[in-house]
Amino acid sequence: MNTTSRPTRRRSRLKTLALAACLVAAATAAHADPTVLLADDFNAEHGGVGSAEYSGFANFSAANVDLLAPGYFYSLCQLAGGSTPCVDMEGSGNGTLTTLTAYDLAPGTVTMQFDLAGDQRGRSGNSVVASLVSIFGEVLFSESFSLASDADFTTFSRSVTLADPTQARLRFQSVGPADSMGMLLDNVVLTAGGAITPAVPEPSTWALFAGGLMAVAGCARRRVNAAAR
Ligand SMILES: [Ca+2]
Ligand SMILES: [Ca+2]
Repeated sequence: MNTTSRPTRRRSRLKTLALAACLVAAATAAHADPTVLLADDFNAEHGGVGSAEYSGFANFSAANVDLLAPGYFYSLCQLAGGSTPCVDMEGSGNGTLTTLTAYDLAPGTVTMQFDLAGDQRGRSGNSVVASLVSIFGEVLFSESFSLASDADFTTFSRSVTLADPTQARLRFQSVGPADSMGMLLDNVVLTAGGAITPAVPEPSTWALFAGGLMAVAGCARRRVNAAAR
């Protein structure tokens, strides 16, 4: 014989439903992790040995850039506060780095992050244009970055929201006096579907966090109420 009364069973079912709703709300409120499409620190290039006019990059097609590592002007990376190989965006002239892969990008957020430093050789007028360009030549993002000659590596992070699915390459181009001394580049990261952990949470992040907290608090309150009954 079933001894559970009908009201008790209904309450138990409601409690289960409420808990499921809470879990869904909390999961939705959690910040989605981005998908890392590219993360390149250039440390393993050329066996870790520096090279002028290097073009054998694992993830990039390159022209007119130097790989700065032990054996070739590695001290410039160190002058800029780095402790690993980096890239001088100007070899014999202004250089370019373009990802070999055209990444499949779904509608939503795409984030580019990279470290740039000044040329460390007292030059002026150097800049680097970072852009995201579709395989059809549509420029989805483009921005010029310049820093003082003696500026240490600075991390830049930029996000774009794509309305349509597309395939695109990330590209860096050196601009300025062609004197074989350009800005330095390192630690290139491309992600889709969420921001790379921001140094300062954006308002939308706080809103999501608050939403998640409220959902969890609501769950806890309901559970206490249920236990008190
Ligand atoms: Ca590096
Ligand atoms: Ca230059």
